[in-house]
Amino acid sequence: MGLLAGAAVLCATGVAMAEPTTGRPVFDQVSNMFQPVSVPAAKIRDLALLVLAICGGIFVVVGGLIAYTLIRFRARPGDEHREPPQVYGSSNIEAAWTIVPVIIVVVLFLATARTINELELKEPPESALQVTVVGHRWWWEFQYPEYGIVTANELHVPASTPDAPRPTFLWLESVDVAHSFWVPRLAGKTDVIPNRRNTLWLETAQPGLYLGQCAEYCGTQHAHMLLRVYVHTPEDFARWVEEQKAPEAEVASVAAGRDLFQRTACINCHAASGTVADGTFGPSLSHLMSRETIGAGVAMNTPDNLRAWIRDPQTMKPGVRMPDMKLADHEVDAIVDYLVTLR
Ligand code: HEC
Ligand SMILES: [Cu+2]
Repeated sequence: MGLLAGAAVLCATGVAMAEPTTGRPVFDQVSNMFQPVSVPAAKIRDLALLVLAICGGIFVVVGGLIAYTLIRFRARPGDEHREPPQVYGSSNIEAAWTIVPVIIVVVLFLATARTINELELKEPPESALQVTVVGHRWWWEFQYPEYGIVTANELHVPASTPDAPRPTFLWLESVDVAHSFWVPRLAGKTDVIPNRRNTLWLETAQPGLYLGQCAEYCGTQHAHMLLRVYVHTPEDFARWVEEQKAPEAEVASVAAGRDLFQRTACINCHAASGTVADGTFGPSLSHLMSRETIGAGVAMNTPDNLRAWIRDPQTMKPGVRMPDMKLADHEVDAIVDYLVTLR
């Protein structure tokens, strides 16, 4: 029980999530699990508070009795050789200290089991948007099979209104090691395990940006495996889907950069619609500029940061699994000129 209370307190303190350090000012949204905006997160908060209250009550009673006993029965001058009266075998006291904890444990067990049961959906509800989340070292892939969209690190979902309920149902997969998907204001932390499909759902009526991050140590750049979830009104979400599905405009003035991109090893690791690039080792670069950050939140997505990233990703994100391609400056510039047309 003490363990549970400890966990609740730990969660409460782990609230401030990292934000990209370059470019734009820091967002003021914190990822406070005690300010849930989604159904599962609210249920978890309620359970955490109940557990905290019960454990807090136990702490106060036990701590209070110990403090009282220590003071009331402390050794006084002249006490040294006197044993206090010894009491053996009080059935009443023994019954009390057996039955009361059993009742407390049963209450905690039932409350927890009920919440888990409500949160664990094995199959997506009819109306749900389904997204497959794939954990990679050290970025997130988001696939929307319904729409044929693949994107990275920034998950876009619709808000769910009472007359048009639209929960989001996530299938969690990993291609390498164990990761964990956690956006505290939206849903509970759920592990992302290789060769296994875990599930998670969220449902919120409140549009906005919610931050999270990988919550299972997964190697060098674990701390830079951030998550951004954008909840849109249904109309805005439909617009985002259309933009992601639209073919990239072919901009004639950046043909040189596009050619260079297609002749460079980039295409082995990245996909980009309208080109031969179909790699899946790294994030899809289709509609790259519709993302606010790059490198799973390591920097804001500006042309300057893109240039720095492609010149040497290892400096921005040491250990990252994209190599320094040793491109000349004019080659980097040409490729970035092309990339910034991917809207
Ligand atoms: C060996 C595979 C590999 C090659 C080759 C490679 N990349 Fe990457 N790239 C990655 C990986 C992996 C990431 C994600 C890194 C992370 O966030 O941890 C990435 C990230 C990126 C990003 C940031 C995307 C985002 O949304 O975060 C851009 C832009 C990018 N690469 C462009 C390029 C370009 C241009 C080239 C060729 C000059 C290239 N990459 C070559 C593996 C590769
Ligand atoms: Cu991870």
